[in-house]
Amino acid sequence: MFTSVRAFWGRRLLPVAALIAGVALATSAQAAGTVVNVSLWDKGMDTPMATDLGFPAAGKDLSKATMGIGVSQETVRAGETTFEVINTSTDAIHEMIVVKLKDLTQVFPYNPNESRVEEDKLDTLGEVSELEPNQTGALRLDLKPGNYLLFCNVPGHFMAGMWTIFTVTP
Ligand SMILES: [Cu+2]
Repeated sequence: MFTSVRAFWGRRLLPVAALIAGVALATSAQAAGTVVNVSLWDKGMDTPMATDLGFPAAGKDLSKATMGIGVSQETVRAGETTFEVINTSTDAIHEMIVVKLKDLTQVFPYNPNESRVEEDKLDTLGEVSELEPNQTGALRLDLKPGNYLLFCNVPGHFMAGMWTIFTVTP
């Protein structure tokens, strides 16, 4: 009697164990990181670029931005994060640089003659550089909690409003 009961449970448990193993496999594949889809957009080269919309945001009307960075989510949990980036422009090169912010009022070193942020004076974590229209690229980072800025440093684009704040929570 006992033997037959154990045999019954033994048979029942096998497929359940296989199912759990399958779930564990799927979970570890996802644990490779959060995927954030990033779109680098602009209103086309016939639209004059804004020139005074650089980060930080205080006092600026960012609805007037002529180009920008859209993200599928503005917040992720700390850990592996993969930015899948596409340049949706039809006529301009764009890029995405990632910097950890000291705070939300941080002023970046800027070279007005080149109309660019002085990247080499910043602690950049990585970038997807200079994508042609419709081109894609990816960047995987192990992110710690804090605020980050994603921005484009093609001449003029930072001041045109091509940046966004990205937050990592514990
Ligand atoms: Cu750009």
